[in-house]
Amino acid sequence: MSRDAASRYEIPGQLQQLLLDFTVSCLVERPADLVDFAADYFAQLRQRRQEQHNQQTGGLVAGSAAHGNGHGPESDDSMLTDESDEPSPESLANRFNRRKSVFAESYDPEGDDDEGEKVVHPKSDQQRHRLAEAVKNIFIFRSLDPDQVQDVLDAMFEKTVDSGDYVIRQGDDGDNFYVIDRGAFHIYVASDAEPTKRLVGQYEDSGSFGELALMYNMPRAATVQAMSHGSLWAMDRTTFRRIILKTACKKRKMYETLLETVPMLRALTSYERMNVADALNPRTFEDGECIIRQGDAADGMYFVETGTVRIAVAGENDVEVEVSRVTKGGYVGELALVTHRPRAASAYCVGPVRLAFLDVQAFERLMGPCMNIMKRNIDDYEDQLIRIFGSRFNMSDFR
Ligand code: 1OR
Repeated sequence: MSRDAASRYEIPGQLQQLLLDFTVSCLVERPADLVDFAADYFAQLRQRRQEQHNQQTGGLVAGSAAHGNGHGPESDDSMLTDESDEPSPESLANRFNRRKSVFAESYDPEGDDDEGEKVVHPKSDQQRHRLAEAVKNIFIFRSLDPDQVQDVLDAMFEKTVDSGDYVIRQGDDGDNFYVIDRGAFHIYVASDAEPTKRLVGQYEDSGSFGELALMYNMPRAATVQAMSHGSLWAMDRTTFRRIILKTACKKRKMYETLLETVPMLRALTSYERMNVADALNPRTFEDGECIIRQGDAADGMYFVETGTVRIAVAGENDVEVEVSRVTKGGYVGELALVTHRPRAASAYCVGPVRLAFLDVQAFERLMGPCMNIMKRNIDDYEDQLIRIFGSRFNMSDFR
């Protein structure tokens, strides 16, 4: 090819990465209609880029956390008094999306040194015991040090509810964060597309809610209503921000990019991905180290942040054969969690590797919406194993 022709066909710098990311998404999600999938994929990509651009060029100011507790010019209409006063769902949805990303871009947990007053609500031994049980499984408390946990336990106060009570109304300003002691609660969201509030989830005797408005300085993103008599542990906004905010925000920020690059997790809403971020823990390994050993009991799964993981299966005479490699955006260790069987393969590091670990309890609570994708991938493993070891390798051994 002449020099002229070569320069005429110069490949744009981003093309390779763009096509690679798209191809990976197609392989993982196996869309029924490739053209529709491509149209959605690239439209989303453009929207994300536009949002980033807006934030960098001053879109920031409009929804900025500088509005303090949400009383910005645009939130004057956001106080709910009764159902008929619900603010325009369109503005709520936009606010939620904008402030969430504004936060991710502009909030600097390191710079937030607001110590505030320590709050103590006295409790009986029985109450303290119940509270300690309730907070055990709350992901955003897990990264706290023991002193912080004590402060959290001191600051929480009990609130009982009756069936039908609204604990939180979408659009209100955030006052408290809640941990469920017992009771059933419904979560409703009104959106642009559906102005009438729609049931999007529920809690039954466990879980927590109400962190979004306090973390991101935005109006309540959902309505939470008690469906039975119940009891909650509440923590006021100031204490939440003083003790929890810094650690929780750091973690969400740290894992935000990782979670966006795992194609499988597109099956989750952005809210659900945030919950995954709360539950992840970093693990680093050296070259050659064993991350997972075939035959072991499974305690969790891993997302690959950086580096390469080699997957090997022991075949005849226990000789291990490499079956695949997993890199950034991929994951390992989900099979045993889906099948409830011992580890079906070993995983080793090729060079230094950084992973994000999701324990089995968090997996069961958070990864339900990804189950179909994971099950489809398991069928792929079966194909691979049969190709390598012959038909005697049957995944039903593992199921
Ligand atoms: P908040 O302070 O905004 C309402 O007050 C709380 O409901 C919110 O914090 C969350 O803790 C909780 N979207 C937004 N908020 C939710 C959701 C949710 N689920 C629970 N909350 N979605 C449901 C995801 C399964 C997304 C709906 C599109």
